[in-house]
Amino acid sequence: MTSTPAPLELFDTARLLEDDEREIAATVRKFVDTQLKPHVADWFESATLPRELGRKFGELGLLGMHLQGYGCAGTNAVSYGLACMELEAGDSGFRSFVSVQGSLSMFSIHRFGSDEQKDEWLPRLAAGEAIGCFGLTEPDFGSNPAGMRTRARRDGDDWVLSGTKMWITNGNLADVATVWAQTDDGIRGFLVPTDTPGFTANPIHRKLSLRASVTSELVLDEVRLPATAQLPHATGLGAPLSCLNEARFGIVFGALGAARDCLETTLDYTRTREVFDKPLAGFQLTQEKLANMTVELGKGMLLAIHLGRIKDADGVSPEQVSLGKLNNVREALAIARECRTLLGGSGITLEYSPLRHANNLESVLTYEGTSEMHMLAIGKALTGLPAFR
Ligand code: TGC
Ligand code: FAD
Repeated sequence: MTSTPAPLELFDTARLLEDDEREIAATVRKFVDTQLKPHVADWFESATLPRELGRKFGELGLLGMHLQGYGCAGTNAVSYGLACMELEAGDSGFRSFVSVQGSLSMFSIHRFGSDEQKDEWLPRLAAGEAIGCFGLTEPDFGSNPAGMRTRARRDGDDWVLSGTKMWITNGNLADVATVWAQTDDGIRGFLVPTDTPGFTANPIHRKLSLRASVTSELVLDEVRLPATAQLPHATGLGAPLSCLNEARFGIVFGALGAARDCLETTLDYTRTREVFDKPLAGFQLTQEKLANMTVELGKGMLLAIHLGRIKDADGVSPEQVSLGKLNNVREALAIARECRTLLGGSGITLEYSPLRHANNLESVLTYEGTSEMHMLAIGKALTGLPAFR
């Protein structure tokens, strides 16, 4: 068979990248192909994510890679996005780990922490020697974090935190949790070492999505913290929401990695799978699906690189990140499901990646702001009328 281009090669999106960006993507891709992909089906089936991966991600410079100083790689946003894409080509769980560690835990400390907090936590988090998590969502307040009930009250110089956080990635792996709570002065952030008395993390079992990722409930029962545990520069809901922008940006690229892996897997399969005495890839209906998926993958990649260039130049707005997250996750999920149809019965096992990616992308569609929240954010930008309430 003549050699054929990979879907993104048809678009020649690599032309839009600098040499060092291409090198970072290639390095992460090789790591994912050799170190992670051979194990991912087992980890997904057994619902585990080995803790040691944190150190490996740290050695590669992936943790907080777009942050400056404290042992962080200090790359541009496009490079961070490309790394997320390559990780998510392996599994959304890998990208989730890196998103939460770098964009939520480390970013919250880097942006809002004191010098002492930065010195204490960032170098260890960058190296993967310590793991962080980010507790914003509560059982009754996911899309609407403004309503959170977790409360931090003053007792002398100390803070005392009580409440429950839900669906927290890396909760059971974490050494430190960034916890958002109501105070008499509005929402504030706190760094909670997870060995503090009164702090418990309970793993959430029986997930059908993001199985190669640890998801937890955090219970804070009168957790007493010194005054120095508060993030001094975080005031109001805007603080955690600005952390979300960072992680959402990574997902704009990341989701395309899952989609690309589905499409490449399916292209290989349809070339060799014979139905009605010829390769499945040779049927017009198959080619219509492959063409449509390639068009959406390429459009998503152009959008991701465009948003990355804006972020690196002037800073990307939350609404622009919403455009990217809404489109690229929605299209990635559609691609994963369509690929599964082309695999037939074979598509329902862990031998092939598309259904695993599709199941993962159901979570990605929901976390970091559901599709509906991003539609409403775009609607607000277009009309000036907030329709969240
Ligand atoms: P609203 O009044 O609009 O805003 C409150 C303040 O925040 C500011 N703001 C933002 N700032 C930075 N970035 C953003 N994206 C921002 N959106 C709003 C806003 O300007 C305002 O500032 P100020 O100074 O005026 O006070 O707040 P609202 O209560 O009406 O809510 C708006 C809404 C619905 C968009 C927001 O609540 C929202 O984004 N909800 C979705 C929640 C969410 O995405 N949760 C994610 C939790 S973390 C997670 O899922 C991790 S998964 C990670 C993984 O495993 O990969
Ligand atoms: P709800 O807010 O109850 O939404 C349910 C449905 O109602 C959705 O379709 C939603 O779009 C819709 N809806 C809500 N409000 C409106 C409205 N105004 N108009 C129209 N429709 C609306 N959170 C963290 O803080 N840290 C983490 O590390 C983290 N990791 C996660 C990992 C996984 C695997 C998952 C699944 C979630 C994680 N989350 C995390 C939580 C995630 O951010 C929330 O699940 C998400 O924000 C949605 O909140 P919810 O589940 O309470 O759904």
